[in-house]
Amino acid sequence: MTYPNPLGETDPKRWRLRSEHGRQTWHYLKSVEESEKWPQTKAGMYWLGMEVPSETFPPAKTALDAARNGFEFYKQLQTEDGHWAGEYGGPMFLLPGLVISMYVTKLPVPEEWKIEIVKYLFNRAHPEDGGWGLHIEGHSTVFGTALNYVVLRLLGVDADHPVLIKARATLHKLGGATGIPSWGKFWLAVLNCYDWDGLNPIPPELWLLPYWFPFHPGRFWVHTRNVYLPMGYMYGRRLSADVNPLIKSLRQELYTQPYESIHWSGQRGNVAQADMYVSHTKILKALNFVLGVYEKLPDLIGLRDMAIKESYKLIELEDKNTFYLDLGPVNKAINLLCAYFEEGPESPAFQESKERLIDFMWLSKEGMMMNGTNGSQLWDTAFIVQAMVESGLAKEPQNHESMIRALEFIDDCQIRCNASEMERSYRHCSKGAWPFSTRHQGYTVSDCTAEGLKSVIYLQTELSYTKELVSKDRLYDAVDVLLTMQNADGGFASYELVRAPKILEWINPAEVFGKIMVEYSYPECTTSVLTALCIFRKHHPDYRAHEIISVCEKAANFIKESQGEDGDWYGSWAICYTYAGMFALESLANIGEFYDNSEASKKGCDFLVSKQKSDGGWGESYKSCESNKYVEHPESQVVNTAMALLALMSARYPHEEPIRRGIKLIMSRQQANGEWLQEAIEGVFNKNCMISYPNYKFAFTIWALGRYAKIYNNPQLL
Ligand code: LAN
Repeated sequence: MTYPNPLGETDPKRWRLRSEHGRQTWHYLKSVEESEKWPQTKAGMYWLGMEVPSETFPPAKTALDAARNGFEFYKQLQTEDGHWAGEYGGPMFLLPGLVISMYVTKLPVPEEWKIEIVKYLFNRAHPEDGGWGLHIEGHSTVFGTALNYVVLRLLGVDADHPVLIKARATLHKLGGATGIPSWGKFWLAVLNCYDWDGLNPIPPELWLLPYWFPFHPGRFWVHTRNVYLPMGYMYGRRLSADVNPLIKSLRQELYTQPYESIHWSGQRGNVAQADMYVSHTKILKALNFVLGVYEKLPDLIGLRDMAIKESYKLIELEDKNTFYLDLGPVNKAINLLCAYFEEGPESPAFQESKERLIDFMWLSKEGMMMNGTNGSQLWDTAFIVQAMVESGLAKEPQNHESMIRALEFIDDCQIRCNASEMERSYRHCSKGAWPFSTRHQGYTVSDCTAEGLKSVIYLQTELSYTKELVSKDRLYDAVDVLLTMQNADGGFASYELVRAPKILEWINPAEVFGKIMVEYSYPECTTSVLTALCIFRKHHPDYRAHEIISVCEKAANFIKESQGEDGDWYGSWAICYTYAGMFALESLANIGEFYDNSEASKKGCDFLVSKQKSDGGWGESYKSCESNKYVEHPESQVVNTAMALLALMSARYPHEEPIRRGIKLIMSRQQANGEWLQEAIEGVFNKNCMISYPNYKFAFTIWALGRYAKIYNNPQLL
C-alpha cells in the first residue's frame, strides 16, 4: 500500500534540469508561468518519468536499424552542454549523511527537496517489511532502516505515520539501532542519538605518522581515507548536535530499550546480523582495544590538537582542490560538518561547501535521492560516443551535431592541472586525466582517463566533420598520466597506484563493504587503459613507444592471470562476470588473442556462452558480486546481454547463432520510440553495494547492435 505524502506534492511540470560544463542541477520554478522563460528539456522530462514526445518506428528489421532507432531516442536526452546526464542512485546510506549534516549545521532543507525526499523514501521502503537496505534492491538492514527512518523524522514526518510505524517495527525486529554498523554509529553520534563511547576509536592521530608507515592513512584507498579523515576530525572533537525535543524523541524511537540504560562502550563491536558483510578480525579487535585504552590516556603533549589541525588542513585541501565537491557524497557531507565546526556558519568555507550540495541531488519519478557521485557525465558520454563511432552511425548526417557537442563536452572535461599541494594532500597527478564526472571534481580515474582518451581519438580522427579540439599535447598528457598508473602486477587500479599491502583489509572497520582499504588492480580498468594505449599508439607511433609496448604486455599478462578457473573474470564495478568478461576479452583481442588462437579467450567465451538463457539473453543477479560466483537473474537483462555479446564479438567467437539470438533479444525489448526500459540495477562497488547506471541500457545495447551489424554485414533479422 502506498501512502499519500504527508508533506504534499510538487508539480513535475515545474522541475528543470540544468546542465553547465557537466554540472547537473535540479531547480523548482516558482510558478508554471515561468515555464515559458525556461522550457522543459527532453532530458528533464525523461528523467522525471514523463513521456518524451518522440518519433515512433516500425519494428527494426536489422541490428543497425535498431541501433539507429535507439540513438534517435537517446540523442534527445543529450544535455545542452553536450553530455548525457542520468540518475546515479542505488546506495541507501547517502541521503542520511546529507540530511543529518544539514540538520546539525542548521541549513534549511528546501521545501521541495523535503517533499521529494520523503516521496523517494516512501517509494523505496521494502514492500514487505517497510525497512530500507544498503541499496535499493537489498534486504532491510539496520543501517538502511535506522538512518532513513531518521531522515523522515528530521524532514517532519510524524512518528505515528504508518510508514514509520512499520519501519520502526522492522528496525526493532532487527535488534534496534544499537547494532548499526560503524558508519551508522558515526552518523547517529553526530546527531547526538548514539554516544561517541559506542564507537570504536577513529583516531585522527594516524595522520601524524610518517608516510613510510605501512598503514599510514594516506596509503588507504582514496575513498576510504577521504571518509575516515573528516570522521576522525569529528570523532577527535566529539562534535554533535545540541539535544532538542526531536533528538530526545529519536533516542527513544530507535532503540528497543531506554536510551539512558544503554551500555555504550559495549556496543562498539555490536553489528546486526542482517548488516554484516565483513566481520571484524581478531587483529582489528585487538587494535580497537589498544586504541580504546589510548583514548582514555591523558594527552600530555597536545597530540590530539595537532592531529585535528593536520586533519583540518587536509580537509581544506580536499575542499579547495575539488571546488567543494569533494571526492564523493560521503566525505562531501562530513566535510560540510567540519567546515561548520571549525570555521563557523558564516565562513566562506562553509558557505562554498553548502553551494555544492545541490550537485548531488537527483530527481526521478520516485522522488529525490543523493547521487553516488556528482554524476557519471564523462563515463556515460565516452561509451555512447565509442558505440556511435564503431557502428558507423556517427558518420550519418543526422548525428553530426550530437557528436560535435559530445566532443566539446569531453574537451571541456579534461583535467588541466595537478591538485594544488599534490603530495601534501596525497593526490595522484591529474594533469591530462579525465575524471568520472566533471573537471571540477577533478580526480584522476585510470579507466575514465582511458575512455576519455579513446573517445577523443575516435571523434577527432574517424570523423571528417569534427575539429581538433584536444591538441596532441593534451593527448600526450593523458598518456603520461596513464603511464604513471601501472601496478607491479601489471594491472591498473581505480584512482591511484596500490599504495599498501592487501593485508590492510584485516583492519577494515566498515562491516558493510569489502575490499575498501587499499587499491587493487581490476581487469576492467586494466582493459580500458590497455585499449586506449593501443589505439593511441596507432595514431602516434613515436610517443613513448617502448614504454607503451611494455606497459601493454604487462597489462595483458595481468588479464590472463586474473582469469578464474572456469574462464571467468570477476567484475568489481558492475554486475559482474558479464561486465568483466566484456573488458577482459577485449584486452585479449587487443594483443591478437581470439577464440581460435588463445586458450584464455576460448575459455572466457565458453564461460559466457554457458550462461546464455533459453530466450537468447543473459541475466546476472547482483548476488554474483556478493558471493563471488555467477548467480542468475531470473530474467534476461538487456545490459548483461549486450555486454556478453560485445565480449563474444571482441573474441571473434566463431558461431553466429548464440550471438544472433542475443541480438534478437535486445531488439525484442526495444520500444516503438527506440528506447529500452529500465531493468535491474547494473552497477556495484565494494562488493556489497549496488549502484544504478541507467545509461548502460542505451550505450551498450547500441554498441552491441552496431558491432553485430558491422561484423555480420547487417543481415535481415525479421
Ligand atoms: C565509482 C564509480 C565509477 C567507477 C568506475 C569508473 C566504473 C570504475 O571502473 C573505477 C571506480 C569508480 C570510479 C568508482 C569508485 C567508487 C565509487 C566512487 C563509485 C562506485 C561510485 C560511488 C562509489 C563511492 C565509493 C560511493 C561512496 C561510498 C563510500 C564507500 C565512500
